[in-house]
Parts: sequence; C-alpha cells; structure tokens
Amino acid sequence: LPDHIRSKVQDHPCYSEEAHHYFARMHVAVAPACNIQCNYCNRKYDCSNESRPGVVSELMTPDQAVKKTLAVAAAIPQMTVLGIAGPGDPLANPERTFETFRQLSEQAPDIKLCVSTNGLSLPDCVDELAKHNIDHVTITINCVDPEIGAKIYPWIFWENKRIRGVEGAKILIEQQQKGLEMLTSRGILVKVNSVMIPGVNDQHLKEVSKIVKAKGAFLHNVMPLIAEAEHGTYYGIMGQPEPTPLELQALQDDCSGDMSMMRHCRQCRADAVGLLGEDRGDEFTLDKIDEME
Ligand code: CLF
Ligand code: SF4
Repeated sequence: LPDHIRSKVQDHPCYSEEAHHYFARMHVAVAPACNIQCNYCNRKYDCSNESRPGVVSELMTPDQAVKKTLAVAAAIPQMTVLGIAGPGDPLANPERTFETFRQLSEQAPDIKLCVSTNGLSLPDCVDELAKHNIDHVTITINCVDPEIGAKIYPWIFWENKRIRGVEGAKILIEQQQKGLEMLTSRGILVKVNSVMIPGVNDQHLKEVSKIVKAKGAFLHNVMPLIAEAEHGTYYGIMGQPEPTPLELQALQDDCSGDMSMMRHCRQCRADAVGLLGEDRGDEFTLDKIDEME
C-alpha cells in the first residue's frame, strides 16, 4: 500500500485485517431516522447498513455521545475509531451526526472518524464530511440495477415525497454512485458494504464489485442477509432464505478477483464498543459513565 493510505488504515480495525486484532472501534447511536426502506430492515432495531437487525441501541444526543466517547477512550487505549452507523441512517440525521463529529474532531483529534450510510444523502454531505476530516466512509450498495433495487427497496423518501419501486431505486443508485465518485476523487477511503440476498442480488454482486472498484472503492464487504422472522423484517416474514457460510464465502471469492474483500466483518450493532466481535457496550452505558465521574 502507498504510505498515505497505509497510515489511514493501519489502526482501523475494519479497513485492515491485521489491525482488527489490536485496535478497537466504538459506535455511538445518535442517528434514529432513515430516508429509505430496505426489505431487510426493521426500524425498531439498528440499521443493517452495518449492524445486525434485532438489537436496540441506546439512542443518545451528540453531547452524550461525545461524553461516552471520551470515557471509552480513557478506559480503552486501543480504541482508535469512532463510527456512526445507526440505528437509522447517519446522513439522514445530519445535524446530530455532524455535531457529534464536530465536537470530537475538536476534543479528541486523534480518534479516527468513520461513518456508514445508505448513500441517498451522500452527495449533499461530502463537503461536510471532508470538513471534519472524516477519512473513512462506508456506503451500503446492494445493486446497480434499479429492477433488482426495486426488490430490495420498496421506497425512498426524496425531495419531500415517497418514491416507490424502480423509480425510487434508480435515484438511490444514482446518489450512491455519485457519492462514491465524489469521495474517492477527494481521497476519502470508501468501503462498500453489500448485503447478500440469495435469489435477489447474489449473482449481481459480482458486477457491483467490478463497478465500485473501477470508481476507486478501497474495500468490498459482502455480508450475509439476516432474515430471522422474529425481527419482523419483510424478508423474515416472506421466508427469504439466508446465505449459508459456504455460499457467502463462494461469492466473496468470486468478487475478490476485482478488489480487496473484507472477510472479518462482525456485523456490529450501532452502539458496539471494543475489538470486533467483542461487545463491551454494556460497560459504558450513560448511567455507568455518570457513575465513573
Ligand atoms: Fe464502525 Fe463500520 Fe466504521 Fe467499522 S464497523 S462504522 S467501518 S468503525 Fe466493521 Fe462492524 Fe463490519 Fe462495520 S466489523 S459492521 S465493517
Ligand atoms: Fe433500515 Fe438502514 Fe435500510 Fe434505513 S438504511 S431502512 S435504517 S437498514
């Protein structure tokens, strides 16, 4: 890797396989609203942009999030990255998300800032992301074909209107691709997450991988659909099968000819704290942080 990229990824547990053994990340759940509907989502729970559906995070204000981040940074020195990844879409909550980033970039400039989004509002937010020195952005891109998109996204909320089906998916795809190009042209590292939905987009994700690589994405993270019926997601109710671990690995292998694949994702919740796969969030609830003071 070139030096300027290595310095950005070497202590980021998601962008570097190696780093995830040593460095921790934390998420703050400051972003409740969302501007699209994914068929794998249950809005009562965390956004599947990054996180497992089925876990409710403790929603907090930007001030509370900053307080929590500083408390965790003091307690866990390996915590190098603060991410905002839900429970809704961070960029559908720009005031809350950017107020959190603004305070942290002033008060804890050594912590790397990271954000995950469905991409619908991304082009409008690129300037603001660059302003706060956000070097790592994840876009969840499940398709580049609106016909497939219509099977994943029943609607989007766009210019004060709900737009359904192929028309909505087309706008979402255009915004995602435009946001991706804007970020990579500024040298911001982009990871693309894709949810593998058997029979819907599994074959198509190879094409997605090619296209996002050509546009400069750094890493592709193909994650398995989680569709347990008790989460009340559309796919769960419809009995959509989840990929098996072998099917997931085969697709990751197929995509890997085109770009670096992330294979150590743990589908974290929107308030996760600690090494990947570890969740120390319960040690750092707002009540406990108040007690620490
Ligand atoms: Fe969080 Fe995501 Fe940043 Fe990492 S998680 S916002 S890039 S700091 Fe990492 Fe968790 Fe997988 Fe996400 S293991 S779900 S890829
Ligand atoms: Fe749910 Fe996230 Fe999709 Fe919004 S972007 S509908 S919160 S999974």
